[in-house]
Amino acid sequence: MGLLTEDPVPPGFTGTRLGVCNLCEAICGIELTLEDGTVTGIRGNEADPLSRGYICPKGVSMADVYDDPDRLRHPIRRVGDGPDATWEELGWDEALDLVADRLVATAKAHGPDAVGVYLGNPNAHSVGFATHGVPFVKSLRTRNRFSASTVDQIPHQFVAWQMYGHQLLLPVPDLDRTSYFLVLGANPMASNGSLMTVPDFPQRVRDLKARGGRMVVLDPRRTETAKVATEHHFVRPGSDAAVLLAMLHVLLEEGLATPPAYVDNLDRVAGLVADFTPELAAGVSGIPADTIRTLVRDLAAAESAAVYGRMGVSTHSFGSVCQWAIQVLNLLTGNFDREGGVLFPEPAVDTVGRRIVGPGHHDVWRSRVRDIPEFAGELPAAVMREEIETEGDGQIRAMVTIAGNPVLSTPDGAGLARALDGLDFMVAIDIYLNETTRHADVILPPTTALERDHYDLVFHGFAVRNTARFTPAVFAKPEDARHDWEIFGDLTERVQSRAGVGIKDRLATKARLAPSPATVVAGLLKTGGRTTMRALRKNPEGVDLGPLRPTMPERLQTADQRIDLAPALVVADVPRVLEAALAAGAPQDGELLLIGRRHKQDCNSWLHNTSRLTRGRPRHHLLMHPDDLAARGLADGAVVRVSSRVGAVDVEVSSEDDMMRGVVSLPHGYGHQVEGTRLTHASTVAGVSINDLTDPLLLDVSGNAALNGVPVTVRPV
Ligand SMILES: Nc1nc2c(c(=O)[nH]1)N[C@H]1C(S)=C(S)[C@@H](COP(=O)(O)OP(=O)(O)OC[C@H]3O[C@@H](n4cnc5c(=O)[nH]c(N)nc54)[C@H](O)[C@@H]3O)O[C@H]1N2
Ligand SMILES: Nc1nc2c(c(=O)[nH]1)N[C@H]1C(S)=C(S)[C@@H](COP(=O)(O)OP(=O)(O)OC[C@H]3O[C@@H](n4cnc5c(=O)[nH]c(N)nc54)[C@H](O)[C@@H]3O)O[C@H]1N2
Ligand code: SF4
Ligand SMILES: [Mo]
Repeated sequence: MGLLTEDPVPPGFTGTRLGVCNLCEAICGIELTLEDGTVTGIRGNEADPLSRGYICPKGVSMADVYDDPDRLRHPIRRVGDGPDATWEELGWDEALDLVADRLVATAKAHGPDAVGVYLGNPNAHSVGFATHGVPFVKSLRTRNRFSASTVDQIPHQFVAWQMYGHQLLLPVPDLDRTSYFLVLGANPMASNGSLMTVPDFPQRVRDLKARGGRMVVLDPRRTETAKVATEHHFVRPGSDAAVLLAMLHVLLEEGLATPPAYVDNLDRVAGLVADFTPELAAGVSGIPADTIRTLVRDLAAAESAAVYGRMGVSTHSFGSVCQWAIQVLNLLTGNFDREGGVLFPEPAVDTVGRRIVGPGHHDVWRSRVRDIPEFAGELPAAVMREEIETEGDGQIRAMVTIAGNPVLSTPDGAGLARALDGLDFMVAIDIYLNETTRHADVILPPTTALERDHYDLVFHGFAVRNTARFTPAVFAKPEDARHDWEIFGDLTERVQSRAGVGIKDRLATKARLAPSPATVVAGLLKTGGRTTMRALRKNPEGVDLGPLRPTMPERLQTADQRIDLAPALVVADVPRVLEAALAAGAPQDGELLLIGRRHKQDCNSWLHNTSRLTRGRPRHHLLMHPDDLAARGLADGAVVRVSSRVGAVDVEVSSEDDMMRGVVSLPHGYGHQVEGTRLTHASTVAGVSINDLTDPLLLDVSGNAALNGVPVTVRPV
């Protein structure tokens, strides 16, 4: 066991320290070896009750971010525009004053909605954002709030809000006890799990198979996960909704449904799925009708089962219908809230039950240009560009981005980049100069993971086991650096004083933002009653709070503590699924469907500065089935032009048997453009951005972007 003290390591320290990897949702515990103050080794912490010693290749790179010469360590300001722009350092006070001056001046001249905010993925992995960033964003009082959630998991939240009464009340597969795991559109062997915090997925799947269980995967690519599954079926992108509704059709037709007592509207579900025969679903999906029937019978007959769907069925046109149908399948097969089925974690800080996060709301306001309803206070990231470019009342004239790279991560990123150039002002709170932050006037870089305390307020809530862990900072914060929570606090104070907020309210905010995240978490743990900060500090490897267990219907947040099986806003989209299924025929001449992919060594669009993760074989290629290549007279390795309604990119193509015919794949987070950093040096991560092809007009009913299943053509250059 590593030595652990409360204080950051002293300069020149030699020994071991515990830390945590915050790069993905698996939240692995790590042990760092330091020699003379430098990290020389990182391994998984075997004593961690959740991650049990596991780490992936990325965990080892935690120290690379800390040491990275490309990383920003001081505020910088852009001088000049375009390719000739240069950057100069400025002091924190000057930078914070400048940002507050410009944001408040914009809001005063044009109203608070003239300031837009985009929140990126790493905010979910920073306790300082939860405790101090959220109040900062609120202090801007803008309705133009966007985040990576609308290119990700909003359908899950949209469905949970309607069925279970809270957007974050999401059941997770009881992976360690299930006997049948049905996976749609997820690749946990590469992603390490999402909305299912499951460190060491590979071992847990080996265990599942060793106890006679099965994992069945539906995916248009024979992924790393499909390869270790007991069964894999290719499915045409965007057609899963029809397959899932056909599964419900069979389940009801064959009298296999065993719903719990606390559900309503089963008849409505029966009516909604009546037209979705397995034959109809087979035509659109490519999965034979008999296979669909067998899937249902196996699912119903399994001792216990969990149906799970992630990015591949969230970020497509029918993301919400898919996530709803998945919930209904779990409910009707008796696997809801049951050991071995899907269960609701009980984190030590219950952000749901205690309403630390609100339950959600819908259509309280709409986007100005396209008239799209907000969900949970957010508008789709896919409308950001038009809200910046379209003149008129409420136009966005200043942007704040926090830990996000929407130029690479949201649809029509190239268009968004041009829009950002037209802003009056932009500030990025970020640790790197990248494709998005280079459009900012000012960049404010916070400290990084190894320099800050961590308690996971988010991912314990989605974990396959109840545990809690507090990790103090490994390294001291350099004297002239700021934690993100300090930046948020300082900015909130400056914004409020310039905006003329009354002194009483300002003092109240100041008092609320003065305590550090660790102090806030200690208070939350104390009132939560399941463990204490004292216990966590004594057991830095983490505290085990036991396996998941049934907790329903008591924890439902719906007014009547019952579940509506036919939530109105979702089922309203079922006719569109039917229409698409009926219209499905042979694809248009030469048309292919584009999907995304993730690799073990990638972390969305960042971490490409580190040499450790950018070695080896290039991985930016377009993957395409050999028959599709042959049909176009293309050779493996050729440069091809991929075109969509939105744009075109030129990229090398790789012949790949693992692709379904008619489907091509590009990873996201590629297409780096920042000269003078490592980003453009490493050939492994060259390539193009898939989001120069994805279409901001393709949205799910929840407002989520349909990033998968985008129609494209591919031809020689
Ligand atoms: N086509 C396609 N597009 C996708 C996806 C896909 O599958 N296909 N996936 C989507 C998904 S699931 C997501 S979550 C989004 C991600 O979308 P984004 O969140 O917009 O993009 P990231 O690449 O995660 O960018 C993270 C940013 O945070 C910065 N950063 C890293 N650590 C810190 C920190 O501690 N503090 C601060 N302040 N900044 C930090 C990095 O430098 C980087 O600029 O991409 C989405 N886009
Ligand atoms: N190594 C690594 N790990 C990560 C990340 C990373 O960038 N790199 N990002 C993290 C983030 S932010 C997230 S949200 C999670 C995401 O975690 P996952 O959802 O597990 O990851 P993806 O690789 O996006 O998996 C989506 C799968 O859906 C398939 N797919 C595409 N279209 C369809 C379709 O229409 N139907 C079906 N059935 N399948 C389809 C794709 O082929 C792919 O295998 O991963 C997290 N972990
Ligand atoms: S799976 Fe890898 S990236 Fe994710 S938390 Fe664990 S070590 Fe970090
Ligand atoms: Mo994500």
